Amino acid sequence: MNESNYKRRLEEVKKFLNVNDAKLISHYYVDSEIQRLTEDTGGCVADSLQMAKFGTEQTEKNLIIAGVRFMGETAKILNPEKKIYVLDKDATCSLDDSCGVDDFKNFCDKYPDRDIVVYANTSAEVKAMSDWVVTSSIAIPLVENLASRGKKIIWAPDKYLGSYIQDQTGVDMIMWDGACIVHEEYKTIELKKLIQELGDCEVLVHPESPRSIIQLADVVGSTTKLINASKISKSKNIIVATEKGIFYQMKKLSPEKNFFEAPTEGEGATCKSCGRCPWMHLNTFDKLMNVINQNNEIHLDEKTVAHAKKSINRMIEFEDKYYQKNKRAS
Ligand code: CIZ
Repeated sequence: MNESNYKRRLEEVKKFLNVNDAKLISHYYVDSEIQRLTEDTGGCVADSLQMAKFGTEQTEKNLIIAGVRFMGETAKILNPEKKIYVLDKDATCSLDDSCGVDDFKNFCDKYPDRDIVVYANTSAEVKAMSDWVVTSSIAIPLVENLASRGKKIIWAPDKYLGSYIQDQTGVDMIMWDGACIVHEEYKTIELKKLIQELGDCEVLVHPESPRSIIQLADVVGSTTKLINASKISKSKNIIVATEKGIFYQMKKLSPEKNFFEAPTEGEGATCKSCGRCPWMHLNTFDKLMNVINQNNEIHLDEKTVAHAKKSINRMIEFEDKYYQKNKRAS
C-alpha cells in the first residue's frame, strides 16, 4: 500500500477508536499494516501475555484485539470490566482447537497426582481447569520450579514445546498431543541447505517447532526473545522459524539485515500454511472498521473468568519474581 493510502486509513482508524472509546492491541503475527496502525494509534504490538497486561493499564472502555480468539479471551479474563472485541471470531488456533475441554478433563482425570500446566494457546475453559498457565517466555523456569518442589506435570497442548521443555529440564511430564500447523511444517533438510547456502547466518527458532528444527537453532525462544535476538545478532543474514508476521518488527529494528523464512517446502511438504497462520491473516482493516458489534464481542461466564484468572495471575506473580531475582543476580 502506498504511503498516502496508509495515512488515509490511519486517520480513519484514529477517528474510529476515538469515537468508540477503544484501544487497538495486536499480536506480532498479524499483518504489517495492522501492526503499524496499532503502533501509530498508541496501541501495543506484543505477545499474548503482554497484550493482556497492556489492556489492564488502559483507560478506554473497549479493547480491540487483533490476533486469534484465545488472545481475546485472555484479555477478557484480565479485564473483565471492559468490553473486548476480536476482529474475527473464526480466528482460532490449531493448538487451542486440539484441546477440547471435555477430552482434556478426561485426560487429566487419569493423572490426579499431577499439576496441570497449560500453554497460553488454549481456551478460557481449559485455562480455568489448569493449575498454571504459561507462555513460552517463562515455561522453562516455571516447570523447573515446580519440579524442584517435587511436582509431576501434565503439559498441554503443544507436544513440541513440551518436548523442548522436557529436553531442557528433564522434568517428568505427560504430554497432550497437539501441534501448531505453522511451526510443524518447517523442513529440516531444506533448512540445512539454506544454512549452508548462506554461510554467515543466525537461525532463530520458536520452540513450537519440531526437535530437528530446534537442533539447528542458534537461539530458541518466544516471539519477544526472537525479536531481541534478531536485533543484537552480529550476522547479516537471519533465518527465522516462526510466523511471518514477526518480520515486520525484526525489519524495523534492523533494516540493514537480510531476513529469510525457514523453509516449509521441499521433500514431504504439504505446505498447509507455508509459514503463515491462516487465522492471523483474518485480521484486516475492513474488519477492524466494523468490529464493534455483538458478534465480535468476547463473552465468558464469571466462574470461568475467576478460575482462569487465578492460573494466569500465578504465572504473572512467578514471572515478576523471577525477573526481579535475575535482574538482581546479573
Ligand atoms: O504467547 C504468544 O504470544 C505466542 C503465541 C507465542 C510467543 O512466543 O510469544
